[in-house]
Amino acid sequence: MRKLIWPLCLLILTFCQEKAAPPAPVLPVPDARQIAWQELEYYGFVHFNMNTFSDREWGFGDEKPEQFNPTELDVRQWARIASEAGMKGLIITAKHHDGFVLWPSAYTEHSVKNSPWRDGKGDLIRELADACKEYGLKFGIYYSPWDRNHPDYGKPEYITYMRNQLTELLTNYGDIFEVWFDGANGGDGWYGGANETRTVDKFSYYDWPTTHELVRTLQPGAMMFSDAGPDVRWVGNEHGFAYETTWSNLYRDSVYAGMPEFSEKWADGQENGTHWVPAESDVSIRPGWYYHAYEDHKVKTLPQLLEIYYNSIGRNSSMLINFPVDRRGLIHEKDEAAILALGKKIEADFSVNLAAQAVISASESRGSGYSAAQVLDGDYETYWTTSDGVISASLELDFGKETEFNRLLIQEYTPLGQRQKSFSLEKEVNGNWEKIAEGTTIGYKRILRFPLQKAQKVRINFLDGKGIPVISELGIYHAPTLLIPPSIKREKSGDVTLITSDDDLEIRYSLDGGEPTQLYSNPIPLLEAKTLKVLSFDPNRQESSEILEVNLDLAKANWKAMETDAEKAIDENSGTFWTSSDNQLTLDLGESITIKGFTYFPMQARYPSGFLKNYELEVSADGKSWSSVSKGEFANIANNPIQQEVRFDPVSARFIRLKATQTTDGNAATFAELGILTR
Ligand code: FUL
Repeated sequence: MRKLIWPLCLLILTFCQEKAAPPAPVLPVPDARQIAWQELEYYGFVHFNMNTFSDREWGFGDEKPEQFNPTELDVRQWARIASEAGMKGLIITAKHHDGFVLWPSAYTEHSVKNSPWRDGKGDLIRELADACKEYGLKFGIYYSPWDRNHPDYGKPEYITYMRNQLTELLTNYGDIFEVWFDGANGGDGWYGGANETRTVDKFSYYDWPTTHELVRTLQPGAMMFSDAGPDVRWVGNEHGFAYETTWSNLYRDSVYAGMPEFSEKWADGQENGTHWVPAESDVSIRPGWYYHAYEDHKVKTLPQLLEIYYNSIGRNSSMLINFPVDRRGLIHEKDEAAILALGKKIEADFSVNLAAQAVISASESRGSGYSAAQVLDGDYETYWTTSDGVISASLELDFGKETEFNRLLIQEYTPLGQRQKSFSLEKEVNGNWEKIAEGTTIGYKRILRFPLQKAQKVRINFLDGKGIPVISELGIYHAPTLLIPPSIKREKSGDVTLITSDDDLEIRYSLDGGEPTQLYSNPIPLLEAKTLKVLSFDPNRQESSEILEVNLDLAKANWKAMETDAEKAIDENSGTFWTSSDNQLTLDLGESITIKGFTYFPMQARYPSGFLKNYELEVSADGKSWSSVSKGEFANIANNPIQQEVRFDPVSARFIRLKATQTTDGNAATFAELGILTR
């Protein structure tokens, strides 16, 4: 009998340890191409083409190939920066709406082959494909369906042209990981000299199914992007933000590229969407997609870029950040510094997964092969899941000691479909569970940020889903605070608001020129002219940021603009502006003031117009008789539209008038903000 027991035990043991059957998928599910793509998460866009040289965002199509002439083009610099920044690929505007192409296409003369660049022998697509290979980056193509240069645009012949060009691009340059079809199309254009408006039926004109088939055949691994996919969809805005609730599922058959209601109705995906078409968040590192010297001071800051990271990759979307490469053919130094700072900060935020050091347990597990520990093994292919029907379940982590953290990262195993609809994070406090944060969808990756917490035990509750939870990876992190000075906002009333870059920071300030030691809590009422010094203080690290010092002048509380509707020019908001019909702005300062100079902030809108180039400032005691106190030129304002400051000998006046004797473009003068200097 004893002889039999051992083999029997072994048999039972083997049987028990046999991996339980995996859960059934919840449809739709991604295909292999989409699974490979989702792991890239972060890649770059390059907008560099004719618009770089015509200083436009959308060229009309009548530009000449001779205009395309970068002086120091170095695509290896682009690839180096992208790879150092942590990007996994680059997508280039091979052809934008103006129709100029960056490779020597056999199907058009409107290309680099007729430009002075490399004596017409250049092929930018070739150079970039090679550079991407060298730096281990994937290579992608943006191809604008709209073509304002081509005479046949709007006719069936143009579709053949488009497919011929796509065939060149997808045959001659190695593996392409993404083909980007822009939804913006149809409208006025040059069209081979016709100079007219051509509207197309965006749903039917392009016969997309046939083009998709062509791309599939030539590049089976390539993801195709458009509002409607078929493989990856637009996130519906150009800020780089996905949504609190972001489904990878889409009612794909209800959507087409360029449909007007896409952003509002479809961009966040649908819980019961029929196809897997995940979101991609595209955003430029500057306001424009193309390079304009006048945006050199508007490169996104680290807090802005970080916000994009958490609102895209942290919300079940990929992140596509654009470099507007400059006229030299280089990524501008400021853009490089900004993107590298982002890369460093992401690395710092996720450097140590505290969960990996904890003991993990689950409220329920499916059985062998699906234990809770699978979410900490760093292997996306293994996962924790529950028995069929157990939709609500939790994972508990015991760090063994009080631990500080402020980020939660969760990844669903998407090959079995996107499931979660609601989850929460709790910490144990004296034997009770207290909620820290909550979320809705998870998808490939979800990251929650919350103020710094301290606890030994935490619990993640999977509350509701389309099926049982299937969780690949879990992370708990302590991201270091972003220790930079707070930003300063002055109101017209004079009140000063200080805004921190991180909820866990304190703000300290001074108004007497001394060390900033006063703790900030509410807006500071301030009518006078003072020097404000501010810093951020991290109470946990006991560290301070650098000190930021600004000279604030008299508040504009009692000022009045004399021209109709000109209040926007004194609202202390440089984002708004006023356009003058007679090229001047007159202010009543409410009382006589000794003035030592003035400031002029040019309009900051996306498409600037009417900057003051030559100016004259006049003052008056009564608003009737005026004397001129200063005349001059804002020499580089077109390229660098930052606040201009002019000083002169002190003069007493109640009224001031700033005249544009000439504007940069001859258009009516615009004013974002006018101020005075009294110190
Ligand atoms: C838009 C285009 O119109 C912009 O110029 C840019 O290329 C952006 C990425 O897509 O639809």
